[in-house]
Amino acid sequence: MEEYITEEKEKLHETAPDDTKKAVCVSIFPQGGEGACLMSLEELRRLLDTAGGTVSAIVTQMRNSPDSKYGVGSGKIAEISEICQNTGANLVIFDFELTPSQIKEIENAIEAEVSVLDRSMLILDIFASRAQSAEGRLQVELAQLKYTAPRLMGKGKDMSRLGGGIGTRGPGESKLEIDRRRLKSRVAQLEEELRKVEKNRLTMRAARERSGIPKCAIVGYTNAGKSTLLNRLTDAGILAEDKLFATLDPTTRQFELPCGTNLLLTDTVGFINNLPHHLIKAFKSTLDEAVYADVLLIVADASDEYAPVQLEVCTSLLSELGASGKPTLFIFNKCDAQTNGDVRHQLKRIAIDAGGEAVFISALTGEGMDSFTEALEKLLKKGKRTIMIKLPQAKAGLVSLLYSKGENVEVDYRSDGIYATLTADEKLQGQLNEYIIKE
Ligand SMILES: Nc1nc2c(ncn2[C@@H]2O[C@H](COP(=O)(O)OP(=O)(O)OP(=O)(O)O)[C@@H](O)[C@H]2O)c(=O)[nH]1
Ligand SMILES: [Mg+2]
Repeated sequence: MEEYITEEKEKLHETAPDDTKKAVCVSIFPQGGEGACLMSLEELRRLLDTAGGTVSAIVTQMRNSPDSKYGVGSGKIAEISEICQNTGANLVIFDFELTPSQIKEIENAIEAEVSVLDRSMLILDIFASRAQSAEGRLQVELAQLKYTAPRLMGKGKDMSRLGGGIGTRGPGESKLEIDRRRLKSRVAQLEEELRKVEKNRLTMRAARERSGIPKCAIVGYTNAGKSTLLNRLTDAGILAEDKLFATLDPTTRQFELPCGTNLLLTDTVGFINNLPHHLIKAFKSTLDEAVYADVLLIVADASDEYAPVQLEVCTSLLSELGASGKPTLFIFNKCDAQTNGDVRHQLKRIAIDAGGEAVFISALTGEGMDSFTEALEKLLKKGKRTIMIKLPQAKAGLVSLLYSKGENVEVDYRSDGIYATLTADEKLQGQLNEYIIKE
């Protein structure tokens, strides 16, 4: 991939132990907002762990908005500088977005050899090491060139020393190299390539659409157990591990319910709190799997004390993406692990408020899978009715729609029109509304 991404792998775990990335994590919170700030910092710790680093210290400051120069006040920066010197930390990660000039100012103000990055750069770094498909790699590289690259350039350091560290890795753990002169043309080239790959995805989606098999998207917060669920239901063999963003690329598998109905299940990238808008936009075509699904399976980790907040993040992101309002099954997972009664109650409340069904399961042990398939069968049948229609000869073209979208289709060509009986879901009933003669 030309000069920007060297194909030569630079695996972090192969570097010497004293090269471990030790980070000072920094955040700010408004009055009364300390709890949410600490929860987000705990998540930042897990993101860092996933990227292969550890936390040396946490620094917070109460303020309503970031300081324009340093993100935090100058006194705090001096404190951070001292902590870096005392602990030997070589990374400073801010839990909110920084501008390129803020990063430069902070690095200059810290009297130690440190790299400064923000939450989005860290997330993109993880995405870069996870992206497998051509589309995923293109999306990540493009987002990194647009977001991370200007922030690395601001450092004014020798670029050759940047490769391989957290925040500077490109797709497939290769090196993200930045050359200001060629940045624009590389962005244009990637955008063009991405357009082609996206077209391919649209073609595949159209084929799935024509197959008439209901499409279910497995969505939810990162680490909720989405991939484990798909692996349990099918032999998908997807990597499932206790890391954030283990899955980046969607995987689709066919699954047969006990009643004989076939489904297409798609495992998707996880959601996370404070996912910046530009990142959502960058991964829009992947996230669209949820938008085009007939049914949503929203998975939550019921053993996590923050599960209700995480679930709210998912439902609001889904509605932002335009994927809300679909038949939804809430799957509260990890019930083999200890769960808190209050958390379970809050989760049920959210499901009820959203008008969805809810089941408690363990994708790991298989507990509750019968109630899951039963609830899914019920959800798919919901709104389906058997109807009789009469199409005028001029509308003979609609017959293929009946076969692709309807069930138990019987067509009778008569001289006064085309008569058909079929079982149709709500969408198909709407499309055929004017031709219905009997329900
Ligand atoms: N105890 C328990 N652990 C589970 C269960 N389901 C999944 N896990 C564990 O939770 C971790 C995350 O599981 P994944 O299936 O990778 O989660 P995911 O939602 O696909 O995560 P991302 O792809 O990172 O968004 C793994 O370590 C799983 O073994 C469960 O029912 N019980
Ligand atoms: Mg996964």
